[in-house]
Amino acid sequence: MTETIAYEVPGVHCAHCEAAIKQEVGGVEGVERVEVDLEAKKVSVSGSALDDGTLRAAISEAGYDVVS
Ligand SMILES: [Cu+2]
Repeated sequence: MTETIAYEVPGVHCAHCEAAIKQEVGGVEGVERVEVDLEAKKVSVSGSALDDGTLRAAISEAGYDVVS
């Protein structure tokens, strides 16, 4: 079953940020799609059996703070 989790990531501001997050989060198990909204500063992750903690860690690993 596919689910989507959205995170607020204020540090994203350009295509480079977007690519870094997509690469890091895209490598997490179960992730099928990563969308980065540069205007809304939001990262939406879709996939199955997603682990919230692992996704947060992946965004941090890419170099960005998750505020919610
Ligand atoms: Cu950037």
